[in-house]
Amino acid sequence: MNAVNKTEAKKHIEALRKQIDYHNHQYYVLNNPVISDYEYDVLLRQLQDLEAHYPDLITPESPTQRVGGQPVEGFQPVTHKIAMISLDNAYTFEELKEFDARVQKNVGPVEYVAEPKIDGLGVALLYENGVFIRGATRGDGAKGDDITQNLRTIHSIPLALLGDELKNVEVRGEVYLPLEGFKKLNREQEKRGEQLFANPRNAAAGSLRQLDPRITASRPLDIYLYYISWCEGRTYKTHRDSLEALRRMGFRVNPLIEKVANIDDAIEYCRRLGEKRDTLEYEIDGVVLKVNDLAKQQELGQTIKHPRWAIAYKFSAKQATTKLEDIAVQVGRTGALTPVAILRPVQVGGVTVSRATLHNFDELKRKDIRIGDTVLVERSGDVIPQVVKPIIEKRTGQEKVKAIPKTCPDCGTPVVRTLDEVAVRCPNKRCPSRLKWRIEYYASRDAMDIEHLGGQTIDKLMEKGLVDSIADLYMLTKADLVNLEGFKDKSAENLLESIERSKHQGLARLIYGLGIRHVGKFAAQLLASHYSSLDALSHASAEQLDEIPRLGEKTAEAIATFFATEENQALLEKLRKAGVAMQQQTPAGPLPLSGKKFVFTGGLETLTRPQASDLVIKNGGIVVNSVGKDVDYVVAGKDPGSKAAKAEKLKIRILNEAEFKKLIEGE
Ligand code: 3BD
Repeated sequence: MNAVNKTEAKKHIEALRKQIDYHNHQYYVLNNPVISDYEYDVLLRQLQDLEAHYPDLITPESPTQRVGGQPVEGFQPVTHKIAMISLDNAYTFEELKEFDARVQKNVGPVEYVAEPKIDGLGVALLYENGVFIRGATRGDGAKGDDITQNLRTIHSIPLALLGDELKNVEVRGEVYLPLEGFKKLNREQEKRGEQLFANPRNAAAGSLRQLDPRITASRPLDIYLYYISWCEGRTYKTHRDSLEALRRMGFRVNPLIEKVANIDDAIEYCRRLGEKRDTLEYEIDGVVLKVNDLAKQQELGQTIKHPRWAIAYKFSAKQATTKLEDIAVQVGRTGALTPVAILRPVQVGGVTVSRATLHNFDELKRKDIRIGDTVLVERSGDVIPQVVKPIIEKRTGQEKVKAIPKTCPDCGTPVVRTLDEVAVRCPNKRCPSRLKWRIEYYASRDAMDIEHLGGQTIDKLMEKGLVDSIADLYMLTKADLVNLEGFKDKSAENLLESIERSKHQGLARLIYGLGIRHVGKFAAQLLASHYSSLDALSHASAEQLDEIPRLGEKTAEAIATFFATEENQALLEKLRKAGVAMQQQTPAGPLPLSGKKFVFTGGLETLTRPQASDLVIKNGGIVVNSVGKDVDYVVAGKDPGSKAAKAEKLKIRILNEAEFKKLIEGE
């Protein structure tokens, strides 16, 4: 082929792509087509023809390449550049006010940005050099699945960014299926004799998880972007500014997003949007409220679970009526007796519900819910279904009131009810139900990972009176086990071996396995990196625990409460005597920051606060919020403020970001 022709072709191809990208943006993003579908098709066909002649001029970001890939076998895992943290929820305006109070306590009065909360799937889109190179599902927040090929089929996702404000950037958004597309898809599913999707969210999820991108392409998915999670070469002052930047780059940003001056205006926004909810072309399940000022967001930071600068206000949920056939009573890990509604199965918001929580007996009485009633059942998003109220008009007179059990349904011990507590409890610390819960939890995979110790085995061990505390597991002998039904020499040895191995699972797993309220896997890891032993942790006060960045207040209190009881102190003693390792494992060679206390102040340039904190923790150090005599280093970023001044006064070593990084590297 002749070189002149090829140069010409290249120019022509580039011009066509520009035009097509422009019209694509007008049509799919701005909802404002400038040419007819026919004219658009002509342009696209011209480009396809040229590219067919010069296949080496095809680039991945060409508009002809949206549905490129072949079907895949499965999705590759991707580690997100920045973890996709989840949002804390508020269900009442009261809770929104409390959120605002917490924010104000930390950074004074703030403006918010209020956004419709799209009921779809969170995704992260990565651009390098202005080109879309990777898209991933949220997954567990740290790792998701690579669904790039499927995301490319969504026309409103630019394959190449508009302008050159940003070139290297990661953005977040919610993929959803508009209601119209959902209804159409279900009509087609019905015609083909395939299963119907329960709701638009499930349909969107199913569409994104297709191994063949051509199927995804046939589903009219769309996306709204709401966050720049990482970018190079620019910073923005406010969330609003970053949303504007997203628009300039060619992304769809929800036009209903508004800046509000304070929490009262935010609540007003929630009220208005709630009224509008049923008129929108897509499903929303609430409002996301975000602090507008990005410096203040940074200052507020995040707990392990949620950012402290944003909250999701959830609209009240979807409801249905059905018959309450019985009320069962469950004994939980804490001994609380919980009434559980056994329902005639009913569809609520697309899910079949046959059990629902009744919370506690007080509530049962207050709502006057009776066995045999027709009841209103509600399910809101990720929350367990609940019984809202009985439909009094449907009563026949045959309904029966459920009495509060006088004794534990499991061990027969008379129940107790303290004045200040709504819960009815089984006071028997050895109640089989409670103990079984605790042992199962302790042995679970994320805790001490004791293989071969399932629910049935625990039942048998408890029936024979061989264990009535976690620590008793370590007293078991082979003679004890071979006497149990279903156990042989080998299986007994296996179980004993697993139990023995669990003694050295490390501090984090041990803390998790104790089943302290609010202490999940991550909190347990965080605690294990701040305290050298379980002993040290057990003597920490709620105030000291609260100093740990990214540990919530409620969690700090729960930990202190847990270790304050004699019963739990006795348990620790027994575990120690049994030989369970309770010290932080000393790694090979000392960690560079072992035992050092850090305070961060001011904005860092190459790290986010959580990243910086994680670096310190990983290297054996501790991060606290306030500067005191015992602090070893203050890391000062941009505009450091009073903490740096205080550090100077106390003659504490002040590091800049570069020095901090050197320290981490052990220099
Ligand atoms: C929305 C949704 C922050 C950037 C963290 C503040 C998916 C994790 O419309 N903003 C929105 C919406 C969702 C959001 C954020 N803004 N996170 C947002 C969101 N307008 N739906 N997340 N997430 C948080 C999630 N979490 C758990 C399970 C599934 N998805």
